[in-house]
Amino acid sequence: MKTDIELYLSVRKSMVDSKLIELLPNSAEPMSRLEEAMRYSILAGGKKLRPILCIAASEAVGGTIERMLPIACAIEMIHTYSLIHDDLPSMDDDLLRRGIPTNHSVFGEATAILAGDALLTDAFSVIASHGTSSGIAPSVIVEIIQDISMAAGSQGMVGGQAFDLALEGKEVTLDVIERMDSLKTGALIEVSITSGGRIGGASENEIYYLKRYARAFGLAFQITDDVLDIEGGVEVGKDRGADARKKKATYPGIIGVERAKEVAIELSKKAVLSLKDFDEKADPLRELALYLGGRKY
Ligand code: GRG
Repeated sequence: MKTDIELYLSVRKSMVDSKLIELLPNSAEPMSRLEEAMRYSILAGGKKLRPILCIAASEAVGGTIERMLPIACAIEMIHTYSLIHDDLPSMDDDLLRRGIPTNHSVFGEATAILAGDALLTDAFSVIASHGTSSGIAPSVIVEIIQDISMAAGSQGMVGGQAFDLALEGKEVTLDVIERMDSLKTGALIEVSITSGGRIGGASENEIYYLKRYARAFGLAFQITDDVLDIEGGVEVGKDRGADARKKKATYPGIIGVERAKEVAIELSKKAVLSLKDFDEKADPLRELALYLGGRKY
């Protein structure tokens, strides 16, 4: 039987998947190869963690799912673009993602690059058009566009990916890994949570604590991902041991797997503590931190 948090995750994941089907372009019959490639990766599965965090943060401050959903989906579009590009031969050169062959293995490199480009660009169109049709204050939408573009671009995820590539094969300290992870993985997770808070009507004080939650959560999530890369788990579709083969700088690579697991659990608890002044509407965020920080899949 599913626990409360597993039920919470599966209900919201279905809502995100249905909304994504609606939002993705589907203009030509037969579907254009580009649109097919976009749908292929985004509907391939995945936990839909970022949109769920977005929704959970919004709910934590009293927001509704309906108001949040398109923006949550836009963030998933950006995340999926990053995975498609990360798997390319010139980056990680991976064959499997989300349990199925990577986008470029099916559609070819050129279409995979374009599918990623289109998902990234269309995401901002989704945010802007939802902003104008939903009655959200234009100033909030502009702030969210600014935050998301910063988190995705050279000062966030793309910068973190470049940082990661530059570190390959080098001796690095934990501090450097933490900085790289906070950009590559943490920035998009953090902006998912703060966007949820802003759309839900959070005060600046609440945003401050949501950010503290997000930073601890993001690092716990990345450390667990690195541990799973070494130990494997029940989640299918990932190329286990890839970090070591590619000589990637990782947390468990420096402090060892057992200590890394302890740090991930400590960080999950720290994330929960950041929400001590929030009421029970923040329970899904609390449970998510404990569940995913120490995830076994
Ligand atoms: C290529 C611009 C560009 C950026 C790449 C996100 C990223 C940056 C690379 C993906 C490779 C990787 C393992 C990054 C660490 C972050 C991470 C754990 C990504 C996978 O996220 P999940 O587990 O994936 O949420 P699903 O498939 O569940 O959505």
